Amino acid sequence: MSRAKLTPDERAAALAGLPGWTMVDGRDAITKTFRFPDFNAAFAFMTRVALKAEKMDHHPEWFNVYNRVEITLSTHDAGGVTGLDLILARFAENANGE
Ligand code: H2B
Repeated sequence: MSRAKLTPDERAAALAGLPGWTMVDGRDAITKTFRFPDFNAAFAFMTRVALKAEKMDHHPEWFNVYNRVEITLSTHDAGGVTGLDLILARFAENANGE
């Protein structure tokens, strides 16, 4: 079930299919830093992810400076990485285009 915390094996398998995503030190969460040509492109990306997050009722922790967006995903209710984080991470990969 997508709301259940992933096992270490499931998490490792999922991360293998998400280039650039890594575990956060000392915490059950995944993270990636995206870089864009400029702020406009970064914010357009954030807008796409934000609309998806709101639809899912599953929200990223993120930090933006100009063309850089650092995203951290974890399911607070579950206290770790679940299938919901994978769905949002995969969406972010696909929204990272152009
Ligand atoms: N986002 C994330 N990343 N984890 C959650 O557990 C979570 C969320 N829970 N967004 C939702 C909202 C919850 O706090 C609200 C009250 O539905």
